[in-house]
Amino acid sequence: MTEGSQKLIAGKIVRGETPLNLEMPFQQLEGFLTPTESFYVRTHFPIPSIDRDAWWVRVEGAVENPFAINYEQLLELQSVTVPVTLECAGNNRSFLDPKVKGVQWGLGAVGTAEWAGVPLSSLLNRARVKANACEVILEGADGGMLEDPKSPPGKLHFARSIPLEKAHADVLLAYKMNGGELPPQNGFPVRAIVPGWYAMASIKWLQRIIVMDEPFTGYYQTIDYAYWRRREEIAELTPLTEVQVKAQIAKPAEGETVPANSSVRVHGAAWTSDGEITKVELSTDGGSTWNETNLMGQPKPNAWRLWEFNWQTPAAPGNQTLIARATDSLGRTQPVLRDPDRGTYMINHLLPITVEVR
Ligand SMILES: Nc1nc2c(c(=O)[nH]1)N[C@H]1C(S)=C(S)[C@@H](COP(=O)(O)O)O[C@H]1N2
Ligand SMILES: [Mo]
Repeated sequence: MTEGSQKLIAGKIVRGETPLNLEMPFQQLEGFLTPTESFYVRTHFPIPSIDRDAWWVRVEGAVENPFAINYEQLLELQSVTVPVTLECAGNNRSFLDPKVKGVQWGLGAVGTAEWAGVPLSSLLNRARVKANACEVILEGADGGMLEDPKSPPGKLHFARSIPLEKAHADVLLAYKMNGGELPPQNGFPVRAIVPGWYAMASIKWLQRIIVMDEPFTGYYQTIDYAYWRRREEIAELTPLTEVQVKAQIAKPAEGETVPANSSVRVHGAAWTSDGEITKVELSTDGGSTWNETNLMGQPKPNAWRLWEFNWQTPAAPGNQTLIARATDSLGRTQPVLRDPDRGTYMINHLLPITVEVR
């Protein structure tokens, strides 16, 4: 099925088929929760088919009591349910100029779901983490060989680490998404949810939890999913972690036509990590003047906030440039220009869109 020149699978924009990468058409944003069938999909390898009844996750490494736990036993533990926004670190990449390598995501490599599962801290407590431990590696069951000459030879699993403090604070081992079982493409039977971090850390098809007494420097946090951080004016490769503050416009979409001399609802979502969104401003004149929009609902930590604005469109026909700009409670706002040190990731500079008033 195609919509214009865009190929769709199950209503999502196809950004790649092997591996499968699907994007939510962001103009379809409606409620606070993204329906599971609309949720974007990012994979690096074939989706592993896992028999829930044969699945175990092992907790090992720098622990006194290594153990394995199966699906049934995990479900017996105290669970929590939280809405968390996942954003791919490469979301918006197709707007970078000049073009860069990587999946050419538009606006829709982001979504919010309600995740239910067991706090990672429950398993870490049972394993009794050694005093010298500092990080936890989460490893997925998916893997394969990469063509990248900088990748290690042989088979590689998708894996990422998080500091022990973060692992204890709010990381979840989720087995439910929006009240239903996790779909295969979103990590069935169990995935990690790392609130506030770019979604590469939210490991799907979880199979091992390895406690480390030294920082992990695996492929997906050094060669890939890293950026250039400057210290003493020296660039050093640093793993991507926290989501950067951002607002996106869902409607009207780029290139849409809106009636002249009318009230048009402009709406979208905004998110950050750590703090909360305190302000979303909208410019309808290319950035000359800014209007404060209405933030909807209540703030929830590490989940997006929907916003809306009633735009009185000009009487004269012509093109207008809309720009949204979010600010959070830590005073952070979106940069006007792209920082090249961020490579192909962490894309949150202002993104003007053009609509036609007619
Ligand atoms: N095991 C595993 N976990 C993974 C990935 C993966 O390829 N394998 N992709 C990561 C990336 S880059 C993103 S953006 C999110 C996407 O989650 P979703 O497919 O549920 O939207 O999963 C993350 N977790
Ligand atoms: Mo991602």
